[in-house]
Amino acid sequence: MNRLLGFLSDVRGSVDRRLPDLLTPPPGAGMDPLDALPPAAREALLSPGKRVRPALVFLTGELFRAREALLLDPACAVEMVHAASLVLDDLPAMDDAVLRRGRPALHTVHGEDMAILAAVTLLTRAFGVLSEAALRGAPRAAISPSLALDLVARLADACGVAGLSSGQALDLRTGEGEATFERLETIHARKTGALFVASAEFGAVLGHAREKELGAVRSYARNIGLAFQIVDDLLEKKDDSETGKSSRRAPVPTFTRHLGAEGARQLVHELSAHAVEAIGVFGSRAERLVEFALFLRDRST
Ligand code: GRG
Repeated sequence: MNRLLGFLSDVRGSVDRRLPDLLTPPPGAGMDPLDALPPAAREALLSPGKRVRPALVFLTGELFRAREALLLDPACAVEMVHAASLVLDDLPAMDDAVLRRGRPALHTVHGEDMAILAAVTLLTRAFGVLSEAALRGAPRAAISPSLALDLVARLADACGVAGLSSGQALDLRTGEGEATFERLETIHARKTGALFVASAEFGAVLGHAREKELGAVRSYARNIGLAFQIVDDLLEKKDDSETGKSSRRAPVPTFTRHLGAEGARQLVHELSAHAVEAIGVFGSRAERLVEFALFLRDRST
């Protein structure tokens, strides 16, 4: 487990060092003191997160021996989409949260207008970063144009009508009494699982995994993504300070509400076991992915 923690800390360090560079405005832009957008976008992206999704890019990249230099910018792109989703999720029209990562939610500091624009900026920048990885990457960090397009398509899918946006829409419109097990599964698979799947696919695709191998990786990511969301709900229920998020929206459709805390914990264990099973085909090569699944299952923050 110590080796996994070291790995996660290395990924977090690399991502945290790279993200500010990727958000630097082009010369001349963002210099107007009235332009409140750059600081809002930076704050949304650079506030301390766990960087779990970038870690997944590196983990599956390692499994398929992708060149590490190729993984960093795609991992940062995924984190940009995640950061955008958190900003939108916290808005009064959505979860109406005033705390995020233990800090005031972005809209409470910069206003709803700047929060929306910051989210749009981060979301579009993610796709810019992927394109630039093919267009302008240093020779060792350049991704082929076809591979970059593949990543763009996968990330776009994760954002859209079968991904984050749709998951959030269903979440917002699911009233009390409508939150069946199947409905909750769909919501969370889209809202949270889709970005886990894209992250896992990124590392695999950059390591030239075959279609069958991609299927196994996808199944792993779907299961840990769902488990991750349920643990998030369990932690949030326990105490606002555990996740650093506070939602004023109620009732939120969650597995914890549907199954009770014990049932939800049981489901987390089952999903984690399915995840581990899915990557069994890779044998000891996938040891770190197994550890990661258990680490996320047992996390307390
Ligand atoms: C950005 C395309 C796009 C759509 C937005 C608002 C929305 C649609 C979706 C909400 C998605 C969402 C916030 C899901 C919750 C996922 C989750 C468990 C977040 C917490 O993730 P952590 O624990 O957070 O990784 P940190 O702070 O560590 O980064």
